[in-house]
Amino acid sequence: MSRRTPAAVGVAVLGLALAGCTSTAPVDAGAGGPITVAATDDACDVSATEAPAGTISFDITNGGSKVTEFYLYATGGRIMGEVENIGPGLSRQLIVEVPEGGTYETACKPGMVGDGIRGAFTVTGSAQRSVDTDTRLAEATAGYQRYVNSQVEALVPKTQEFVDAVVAGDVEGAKALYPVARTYWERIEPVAESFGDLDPRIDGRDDGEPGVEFTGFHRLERDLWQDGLQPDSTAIADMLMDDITELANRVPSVELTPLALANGAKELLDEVATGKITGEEDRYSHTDLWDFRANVDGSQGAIAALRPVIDERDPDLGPLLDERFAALDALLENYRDGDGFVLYTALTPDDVKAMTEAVDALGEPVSQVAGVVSS
Ligand SMILES: [Cu+2]
Repeated sequence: MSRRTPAAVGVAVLGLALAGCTSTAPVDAGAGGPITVAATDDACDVSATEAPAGTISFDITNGGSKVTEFYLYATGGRIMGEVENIGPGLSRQLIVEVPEGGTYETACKPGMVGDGIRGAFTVTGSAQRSVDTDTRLAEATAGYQRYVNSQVEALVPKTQEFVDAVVAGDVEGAKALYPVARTYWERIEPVAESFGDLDPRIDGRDDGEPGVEFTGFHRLERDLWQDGLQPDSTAIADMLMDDITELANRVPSVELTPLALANGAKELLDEVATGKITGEEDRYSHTDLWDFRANVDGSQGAIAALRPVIDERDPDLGPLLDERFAALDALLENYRDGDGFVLYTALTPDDVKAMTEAVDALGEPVSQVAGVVSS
């Protein structure tokens, strides 16, 4: 998904320096405990603008009237961590591993659009990486990296097939391939989104953000289902393929942290809640349930990689996660149609309500995973 404009368009610098580290110290951000963030519709008050390298916790409270998000960005707009979909009056926690000292940026995004309300954030010193000090955490991230690689390996040829159909003017063929190609993107969305510049080009919507060209999957979706192929559809399709190829080239250099897996698992469920359960994302094709399934798959993939760590540290949490994933899986199976799913437009309000409840019920234990992993 992307409702957002690029934070800072530029090359994400993906050296060893950027992602992957934590101290073995507990969750508190230094001696002062979690950093609080008071978010409103026009302010983003962060209680500290500096923290030592390692695991940093932010407690975000939305005192505004709009749904908001909170981000921590590294140089170049790379997302270190984010929490989406914080409703008015609600609080959420972001626990993020920041290995290297340097200059970062915090942002609240009231209404979940635009660049948000930015603030400078300094990280001092450096910390040992959690994956260097804990074999289980290293295995978890390596396992998830393999999962991501496998999805990218399918994403590239499937997108190529879709793009080829668009270029050939084969509307029906392209329509059939659209949700299939997207599946591989939606499964790894938090990793893909961490490249701040690529995500809006590949998966942006026509929500009329000023200065943002409407390109990517959803632009082609609009052409295929609503407007008919346009004079520039071929160019848009070629650009999509270039962007997906660039994504595939960049993914191997991403240094994942165990906390990024945990946060990503929750982000995927937020994606479902904000984009799929609402029918917002695939507004022309109504193939939202395909994306829904893929987001849940991706969440499950990240949780599965972390499972040995979860079982070691909180023996009750794993079985609860299993139960809630199984309940959501069972519900989704009711909407299967051949290789895919019924269209979003076939759902009744009661269907949507039941799925919303199942997603919320799963999101609750998934949101505990970051705390367990960093404990
Ligand atoms: Cu998406």
